[in-house]
Amino acid sequence: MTEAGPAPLHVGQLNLPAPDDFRRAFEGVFARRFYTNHGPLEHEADAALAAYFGVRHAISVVNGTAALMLLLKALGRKGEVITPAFTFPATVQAICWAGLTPVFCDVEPETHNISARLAEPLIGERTVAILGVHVWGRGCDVAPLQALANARGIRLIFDAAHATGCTHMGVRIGGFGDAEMFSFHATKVLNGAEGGCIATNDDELAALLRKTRSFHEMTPGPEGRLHLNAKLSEAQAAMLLLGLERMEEFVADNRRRYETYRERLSGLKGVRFVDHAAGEQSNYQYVVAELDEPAFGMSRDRLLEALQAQNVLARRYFHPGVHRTAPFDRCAAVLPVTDALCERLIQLPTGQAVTDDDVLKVCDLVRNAR
Ligand code: T4K
Repeated sequence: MTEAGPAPLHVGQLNLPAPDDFRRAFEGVFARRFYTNHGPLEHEADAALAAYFGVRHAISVVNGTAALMLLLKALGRKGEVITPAFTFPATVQAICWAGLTPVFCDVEPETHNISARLAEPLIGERTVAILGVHVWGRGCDVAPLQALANARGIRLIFDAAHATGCTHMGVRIGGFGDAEMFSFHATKVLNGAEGGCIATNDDELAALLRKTRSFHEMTPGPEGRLHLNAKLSEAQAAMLLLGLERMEEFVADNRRRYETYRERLSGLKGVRFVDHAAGEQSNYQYVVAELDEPAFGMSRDRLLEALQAQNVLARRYFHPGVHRTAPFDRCAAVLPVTDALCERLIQLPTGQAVTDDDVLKVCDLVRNAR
């Protein structure tokens, strides 16, 4: 940031490979003249992601939304899916694209995640699955959710778009439930210039998803299933593989920025940073603060405006809750914790494009905003 015209500071990670590595990887793509349709880099990405997530199968696709659509469709059932409204709209839209009906669950105030306690009363005859979201990379309380799903004969899947590289119960997120979906959008810690994947230990589900992610293995006749062109291109796979090599560095840098924010703003009344789960590894992809308006002396939205006026493009994920957006606002869901979080949370810039100096300047802006 300079006084003469600060470059915008984004919340999204925007992590890039080193230019020389990038050039070399792309020279290979051009030399092979194999740009898409399940090329060698896509295969390499599937193997590298499966190893990274510690699962038998990773099925890479064009983005996280397509991954969720394919996964939900592959469950092969009709009915309702219990999911939070405190999420990016893609989670809920994917349910609808798969021909299923979302049922909104509130979230726990401490974790911002759904729980078995909150999901259980929503299970009915039409429930086919619970779709949890590991918000901010913090794992949902998986064990009770799994016990609930087993007891009620429903599937359990996770939207792990925020959780690449995070652990839960000391295990890297990826192998929980029937399957987990990841996003490699440019704003995520692992940037595939778009991209996503489904991680699973279920051989049958994986085989089906490998077929339905493209039109290359269509089965003719009445057994045929719906397919999608959701292939990961070779260019995307090249980016992804380079990012995967640098995950430790990206996470360490994110952690340093997060700790600087916390330290610099500690003691500021009305601002509380959202903690990561104790004893777990986080990717620190989002720096999230909760604002208490009376104590801080300014509303979250006024602070957002003040920062944005200085080209600090802080965000208010997730606002509004999905249950308050069309066409879902016709449902009668009562979600007091979701509503409160939507009004109080703010995300501050981080990622490789944000320098340590930028973080200090953002902290000064927050301190002096009122
Ligand atoms: N589930 C959850 C829980 C998710 O959070 C998401 C996505 C999904 C599912 C779906 O996964 P994908 O289908 O996206 O793989 C952003 C991201 O687009 C989205 O991926 C992410 N979550 C969501 C939380 O944030 P927007 O619309 O709020 O922001 P966007 O994409 O405009 O980017 C933010 C800013 O970053 C922009 O104002 C400009 C800057 N930017 C962005 C890109 C991509 C750049 O300067 N350069 C860039 O290349 O959704």
